[in-house]
Amino acid sequence: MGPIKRGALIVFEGCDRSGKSTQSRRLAELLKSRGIPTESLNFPDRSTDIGQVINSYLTNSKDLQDEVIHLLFSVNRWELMGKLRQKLLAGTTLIVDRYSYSGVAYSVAKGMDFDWCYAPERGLIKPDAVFYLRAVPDRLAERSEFGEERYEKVEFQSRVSAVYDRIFSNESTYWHQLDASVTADELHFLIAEIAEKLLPKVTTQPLDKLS
Ligand code: 2DT
Ligand code: MG
Repeated sequence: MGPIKRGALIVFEGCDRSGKSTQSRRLAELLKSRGIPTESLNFPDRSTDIGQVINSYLTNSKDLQDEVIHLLFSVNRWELMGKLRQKLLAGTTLIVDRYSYSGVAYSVAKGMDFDWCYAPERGLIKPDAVFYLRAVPDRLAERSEFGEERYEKVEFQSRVSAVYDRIFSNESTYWHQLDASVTADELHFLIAEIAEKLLPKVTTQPLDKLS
């Protein structure tokens, strides 16, 4: 018997309403149906003490300085890293809706410095794959519920989108950019194809860190 195969860390990124939740759910369902131990989670995790502060900020019931909310988003990932590492090493594949790149994209879109924003993310577990659902922000606004939370403004989302494009150009080795304007079925098909090739490869590799 070989060593226990670890799970994969698969992240979905993109603007609000780009289809991340639907696609992460469908990928998780597919992997589970193939007998692959899989769990889904999302950042921010609003259930922790810090997550509740983040939720108050996002729902506009609390104002915080840009630097403060940025670091809280990062701490919210750090506070869950031990648990995520344990699950991955035990063989569970994790499908994560938003990660460090959301942290960078949304804060840099406010005008904050890119390197400053990325610094607290260094050392977190590096995803094996990032599915970047790239959408044109004007089209996103037509989707339901857009505009209820802080950041859900077309103009702001186009700045977020520009930062994602910048990150993609640096991280293209494990980022998969997908056109979010195709149907949910088409998108799922493309994602499934990539994920199925990826899993057997990465699960024998050691976990890496964001650097
Ligand atoms: P949801 O719409 O996915 O619930 O996200 N955000 C998220 C940040 O600004 N920094 C982060 O580190 C993360 C993970 C993106 C809520 C909003 O929070 C933003 C949208
Ligand atoms: Mg949202």
